[in-house]
Amino acid sequence: MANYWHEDIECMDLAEMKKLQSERLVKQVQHVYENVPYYRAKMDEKGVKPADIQSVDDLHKLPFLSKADLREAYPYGLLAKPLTECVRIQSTSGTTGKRVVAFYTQHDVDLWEDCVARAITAAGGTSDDVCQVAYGYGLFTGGAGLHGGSHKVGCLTLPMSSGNTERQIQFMRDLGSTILCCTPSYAAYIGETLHEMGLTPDDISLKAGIFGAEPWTEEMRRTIEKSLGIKAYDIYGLTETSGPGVAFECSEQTGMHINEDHFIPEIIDPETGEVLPEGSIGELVFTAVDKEAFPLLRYRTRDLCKLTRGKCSCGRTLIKMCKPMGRSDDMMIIRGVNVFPSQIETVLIEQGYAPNYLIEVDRRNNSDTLDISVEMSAEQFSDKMKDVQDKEKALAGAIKTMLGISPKVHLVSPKSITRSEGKAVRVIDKRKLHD
Ligand code: DLL
Repeated sequence: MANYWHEDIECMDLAEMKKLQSERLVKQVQHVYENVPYYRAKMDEKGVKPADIQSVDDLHKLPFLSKADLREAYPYGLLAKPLTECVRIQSTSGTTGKRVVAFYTQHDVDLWEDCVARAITAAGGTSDDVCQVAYGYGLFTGGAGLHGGSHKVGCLTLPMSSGNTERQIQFMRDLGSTILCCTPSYAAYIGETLHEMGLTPDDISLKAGIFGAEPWTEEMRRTIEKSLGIKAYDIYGLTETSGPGVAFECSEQTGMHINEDHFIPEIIDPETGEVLPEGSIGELVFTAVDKEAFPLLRYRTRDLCKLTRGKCSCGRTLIKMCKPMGRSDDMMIIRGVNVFPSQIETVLIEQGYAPNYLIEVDRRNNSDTLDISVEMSAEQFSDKMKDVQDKEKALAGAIKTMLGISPKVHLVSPKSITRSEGKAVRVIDKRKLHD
């Protein structure tokens, strides 16, 4: 049995880590300034020269990079290596606007796969495991990222891609998959299908799942763990930073360790751009210090998050990020109240519903409306109108207690909400259509 444990890096002491980050950052800033006119112009505009960046303590002097910059520079404007030295392109799953296109040299692919291999190792993966990759393959980084990491660890890799759920379960059984990698919403769907096929966790050999690419709650984690009989680990990343593996959960499951030898995190106030002290909630910003083709300096992710550094029972010293609370642009302002879909998901699961729901926000007569359709299980289903109305009222009350505003809850029949095989679409904000 072989594993992929980078103890020298993952347990490095803070002073040494800062030294490593600083050395890499100084080189990266030089590389970017010399090779990317777009960055050079941004730095010149802010009056910052590479010589001003001597260590991580100078990071705050650099200008931010945002999604708008990526769009403006699309497709080649941020490329820092000749295309002839690039070996891969991946892209975001976004369906609106221009996609983000990321480029990789062989060094960048290796770095990315190393990060994912660390994540699989932290979830208990070794060369003895059979790793079923049910993230989408293609331009999306989920399939390619977990696939590459699984190879690095030496797992027997099953490149299923997403979809065809009964076949996923059949392969899982026939080939004895021990690790499942997919989005949490797809994991919940696989768990549901397993039970519908008359099977239980005892009929499969899964022990762990590595789930990410979308926000998911602790309640959702427990639902998945129970239905598949596994321990479910979170993994985070974005196309711009390579893909999955920027951060990953260990056995302690109290946040995700950031691979900070490659990605330096900061938390900023999304309104003012001011760097916030450790432990504050704000927008997560990453600087990729040793990516070659598509380096990012102070990239604003729009994910709202918190960083904490402390002792972890796994021995890793890498800083931790909490589960992202959603993107700043996922937050809905309904009748003046900030609402995250995850808050609604928490209440639904606590109240005994499965995580199959759809949130619709609209504006009628100048007032915001919040409608939540929630699916009943076969056991919860009733054809007595009064029963259903009582349940709707109880659920609306529990959601009001959480959010402070009253939703209209619609309990809908089993199987009427479309299941997700990738990133789930849980919110439709129709107000945007009127604007
Ligand atoms: O979703 C990369 C990925 C693939 C991560 C597989 C994990 C597993 P994008 O499509 O570019 O890349 O979307 C990135 O997804 O900014 C977050 O808003 C969200 N996200 C990713 N991981 C998590 C997570 C991939 N664990 C965007 N929890 C990010 C919450 C996540 N949100």
